[in-house]
Amino acid sequence: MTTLLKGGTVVGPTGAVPADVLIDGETIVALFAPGTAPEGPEIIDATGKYVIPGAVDAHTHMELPFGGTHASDTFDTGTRAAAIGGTTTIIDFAVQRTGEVVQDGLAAWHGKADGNCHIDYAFHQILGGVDDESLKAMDHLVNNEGITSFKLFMAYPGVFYSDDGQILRAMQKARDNGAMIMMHAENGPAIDVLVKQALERGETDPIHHGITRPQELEAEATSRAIWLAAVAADCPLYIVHLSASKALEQVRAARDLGRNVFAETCPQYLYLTLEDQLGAPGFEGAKWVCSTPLRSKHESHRADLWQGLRTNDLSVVSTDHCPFCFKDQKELGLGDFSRIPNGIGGVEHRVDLLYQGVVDGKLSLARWVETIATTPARMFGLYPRKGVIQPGSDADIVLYDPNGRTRISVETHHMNMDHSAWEGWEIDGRVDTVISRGEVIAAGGEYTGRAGRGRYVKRGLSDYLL
Ligand code: DUC
Ligand code: ZN
Ligand code: ZN
Repeated sequence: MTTLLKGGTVVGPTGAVPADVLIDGETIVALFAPGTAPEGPEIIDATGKYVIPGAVDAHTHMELPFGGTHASDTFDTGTRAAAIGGTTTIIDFAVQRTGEVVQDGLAAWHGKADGNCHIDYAFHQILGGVDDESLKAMDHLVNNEGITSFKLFMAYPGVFYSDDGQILRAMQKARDNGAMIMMHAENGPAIDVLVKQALERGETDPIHHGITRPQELEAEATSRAIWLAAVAADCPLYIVHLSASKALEQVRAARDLGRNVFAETCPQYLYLTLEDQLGAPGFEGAKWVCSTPLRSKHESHRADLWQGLRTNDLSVVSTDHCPFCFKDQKELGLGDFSRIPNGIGGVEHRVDLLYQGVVDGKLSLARWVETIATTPARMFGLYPRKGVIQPGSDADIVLYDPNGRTRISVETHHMNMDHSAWEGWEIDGRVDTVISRGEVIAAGGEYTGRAGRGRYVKRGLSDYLL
């Protein structure tokens, strides 16, 4: 069956152009100047809409075991919410727990996702332990499983933490097999000292989560990761959830030297702050406990991050979607901030929240699409199948209504969370229609997709590999 998206403005990383998009089955087959497409196909009216590639969220954690509980979205609830918000591919993190065989951790992740996803999905692999076995497993995953990126943690000693020697070995392996090392860059052992000291002083409220994770410890770890990667013959390195100006300075300096270093940030760091959210009265701030933490509004973090997105020192915006309910989950940290499960849910809202940056004059339309769709697809080996509207690509397309309006609330969101980190936020713009591999799965506020239609996508190597 052929379908023509007619009358819209196609937006890609090179700009916006009026064009009609022809879909045949699951695939985009042609773009036509307005009025030049052949008669015959079923028409979807895109007049007045931006026609953008389905967004790619390169950082989600469905069902992640963390802090004595599990992230509250399943692959079913989380990918449905993502779809409604205009995201048509997620890359989730399969977990190897310390002591576990990597392939067993991966198999468990397939078990959670298979048959449950509403949109296409891929995996990165978290390495909870770097040793001879897991290094061998890295080759296997790159060569056979379509997993070409591995996340390591410089934080969370005793949970996911890798020491510098382990990190270097994994980077050397990645340099050999072409994989990307993704780094949670915070100095965990130093943070643990600050946390212990704060608790001994009776500082137990959620805001102390942020105060005990100062930007210097993010910048130091970011710098260390960058230099370890240099020692590993410039292994490709991607800093996840970068939140702070000083960490961004490290990335910028490396990129100015032509290094193979990339970074993402997340909507929460672009908009929310230590004082206004994490410092909310009583225990309320627990809703915004995540790591890296929200930063001070009295410093220039948010402006610097927006600038980093414009200059491509920050290449990608992901959500780090890691939702926990307030009741019974965030509440595990009542009286002790260090026991609050770390994470914010937002997989549904990234497309809208970044479009607000366009409305506010902080991002161009082209850069909006690039940071939420095209670059994540290229960064993680999904391009040109995903992240672009061109012949041969999967027909993953969003019609975005710049004249619509979105109000975010727990009353209306679709994530499995009993609160919203964005409660009451109003956005100038709205996801109108979502098409996943040629199938309209959301239109005019009605959802018509289903669990199990999403497929696992094996990824290739990063397009940005030097
Ligand atoms: N950060 C979070 O906020 N949650 C899960 C893991 C992480 O690194
Ligand atoms: Zn992390
Ligand atoms: Zn994460």
